[in-house]
Amino acid sequence: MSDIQKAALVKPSQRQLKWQEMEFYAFIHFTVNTFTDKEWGLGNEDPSIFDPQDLDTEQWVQVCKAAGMRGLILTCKHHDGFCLWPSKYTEHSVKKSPWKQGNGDVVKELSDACRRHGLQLGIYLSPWDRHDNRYGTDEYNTYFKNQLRELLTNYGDIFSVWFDGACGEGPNGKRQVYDWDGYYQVIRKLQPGAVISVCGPDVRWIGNEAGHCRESEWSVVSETLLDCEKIQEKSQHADDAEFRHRIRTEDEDLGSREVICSAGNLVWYPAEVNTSIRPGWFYHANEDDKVRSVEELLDIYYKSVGGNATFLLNIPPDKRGRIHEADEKRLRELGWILRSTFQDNLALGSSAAASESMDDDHTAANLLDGNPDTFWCPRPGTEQASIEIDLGDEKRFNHLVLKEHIQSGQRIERFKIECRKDSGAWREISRGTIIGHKRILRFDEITARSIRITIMESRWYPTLSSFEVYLGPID
Ligand code: FUL
Repeated sequence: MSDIQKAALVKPSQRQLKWQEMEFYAFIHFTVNTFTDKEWGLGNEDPSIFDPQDLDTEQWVQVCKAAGMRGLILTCKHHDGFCLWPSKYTEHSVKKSPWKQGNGDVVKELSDACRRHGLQLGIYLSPWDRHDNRYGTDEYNTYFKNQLRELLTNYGDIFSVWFDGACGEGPNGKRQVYDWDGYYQVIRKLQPGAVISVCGPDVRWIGNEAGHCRESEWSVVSETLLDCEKIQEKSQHADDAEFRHRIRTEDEDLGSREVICSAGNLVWYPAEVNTSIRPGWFYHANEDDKVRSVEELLDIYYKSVGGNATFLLNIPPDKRGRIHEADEKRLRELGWILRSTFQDNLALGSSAAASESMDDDHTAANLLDGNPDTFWCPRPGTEQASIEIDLGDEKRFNHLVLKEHIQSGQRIERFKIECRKDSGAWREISRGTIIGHKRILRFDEITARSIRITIMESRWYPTLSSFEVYLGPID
């Protein structure tokens, strides 16, 4: 078997497939920092400062849902060590705060609100802890695993456990040797459906916090990228505003033929883009006028969700415990645009013909049946192919959505799209590299009856499970 065939056969796990369907979800950064106006707490904050007067997780969830998100990941404990749930294993938590007279539980409130609205819940638990005195000893690993057990047992299904790469000194000046394997075992046992993100084997950090996605975001990459030490080295940048906006391009190519052929073992390690709607991860009143514009958010959405990655957008609640009006407005507008764009697939019920199909179960009609499990493919070994879609009539559109059948692997390397009116000449309107879970193409509105996709390069043989056509709102 050739190296390329091997790469074409690397497949996602069930939990990675389920996670990929989440596409767009929120990060909620909330802790004592919200009240001290800091990005990284020192660990010596008095729990009495945590007192959100109007904490409303119902509002968080409603805003996220209106934006088109499918879940939320909460910072249950950030680097300052303060816990948003009443952990049995520490006193440094909501138990000691005036909020709800010490009887509150933010994780519980959020998990209940998520269930009510059909959204998924994820947890961020910072391994780095600047408060706990056990940090730097074996006991800390036991403490951390106990906290994981609490969070993974008492709050229903969890879709993601998000471990960031920060590993600094604890309150006693010591550093911790993290028991990653032990943490993973607890997660796999208690929540086998949850992905472990960033410092974990299931979801790859895109490599920057600015919202930048590679043009070719391959899910099949070298196994060496799973190394937590290296992830830590790259992501550990204190309270650094410059870092949050830096786009690092040194690793622009992680998945091309050239790179993977000399990369040894390959794994399915799909990418997630994480960035904040504001300059900081936590809420700061002086950033109320720095909320990203809808155009910027849409741009990141199209490049991430529409570029074979997922989009984890941070929305920090304010001191009241609410998503600020400015952020809410943007998110509602964004959701409206996404819903209006993708409500009516103009290709449903059209006809499609391929240059070649493997057999009767894999014809081009499978692209148009709305079923993600059926797919088209040519015979094994055919790397180039084309498919023509006949919309029946001339139609106006400005978006295309293409999906590979990633259950079979990721294979398409280069393609182009052409259109024509009735029987006129073909005109190229777009071209691209990878497709993967989803590629969204945006272009100026055109009118055409037929659309042709030509796959110019692929690994072993390509698959496609969906071809959708949309007319989004015109500005
Ligand atoms: C980083 C942390 O240091 C930041 O505060 C933030 O939580 C970000 C998502 O991850 O590693």
